[in-house]
Amino acid sequence: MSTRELVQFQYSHYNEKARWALDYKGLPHRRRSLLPGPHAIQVRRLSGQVQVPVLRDGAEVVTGSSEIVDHLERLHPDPPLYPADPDARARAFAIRDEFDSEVGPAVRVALFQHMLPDAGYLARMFSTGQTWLTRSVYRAMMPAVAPVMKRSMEIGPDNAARGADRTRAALDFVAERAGPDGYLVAERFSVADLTAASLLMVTCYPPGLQPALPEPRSPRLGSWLDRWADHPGTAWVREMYRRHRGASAELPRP
Ligand SMILES: N[C@@H](CCC(=O)N[C@@H](CS)C(=O)NCC(=O)O)C(=O)O
Repeated sequence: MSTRELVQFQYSHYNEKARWALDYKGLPHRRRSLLPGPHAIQVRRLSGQVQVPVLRDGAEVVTGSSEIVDHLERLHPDPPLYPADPDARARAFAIRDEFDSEVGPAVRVALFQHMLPDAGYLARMFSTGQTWLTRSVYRAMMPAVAPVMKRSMEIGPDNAARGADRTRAALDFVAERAGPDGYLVAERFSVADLTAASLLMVTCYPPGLQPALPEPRSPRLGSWLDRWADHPGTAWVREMYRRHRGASAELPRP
């Protein structure tokens, strides 16, 4: 019986990175999906801070997507996400760190600036998998949640324009940097590809995403996706998903 539990938001890109690492390594785990906003109390109680993903692995509590990947890599090195060669590993870590610190926040600000006016669809995304009652209450709470999101992520037109530029530069980077085999470092899938593809997945929500987006998709989400659809960087993200996203190792609910 697994005591691994990922405490997460459903559609967040940092959370997707942790889910993908667990799935890639075939590690059975449960997922506890929280609602952005009310999540803070539970996450603080568990980890002493408010951000997800957080992994509970037996007695250990690991906070942060890269820390979770690192923890899994240490305990379950096969299949590896870290290149064996020290130079390749250093290059993979440099890409991971830049995506973690710059690209992840930039993509998110651009996305939410575009999507916040569509509170109904955002509420449906965030509350996927919850009971009908919870979804209805959460939809009613969205007008209160949105300003908190704006403040905490510094969402606004200027920041969003900078975020969109950084997103485009990151898509340019993966399209140009991927070698003939498709990978960013050392001719095989590594933490660099995992991080870049996860953090850019919101530009194309590729097939294979778990869970799938609520249907029908809203026109606003459609126009966000249209903005990036023809970029070769989103083709790279979809290809990484096709090759490596694989089956989920999530355990069914008891
Ligand atoms: N560096 C962290 C970033 C995690 C992060 O930004 N999580 C967001 C969701 S994408 C979050 O929990 N936001 C809620 C909050 O800050 O209260 C990681 O890699 O896990």
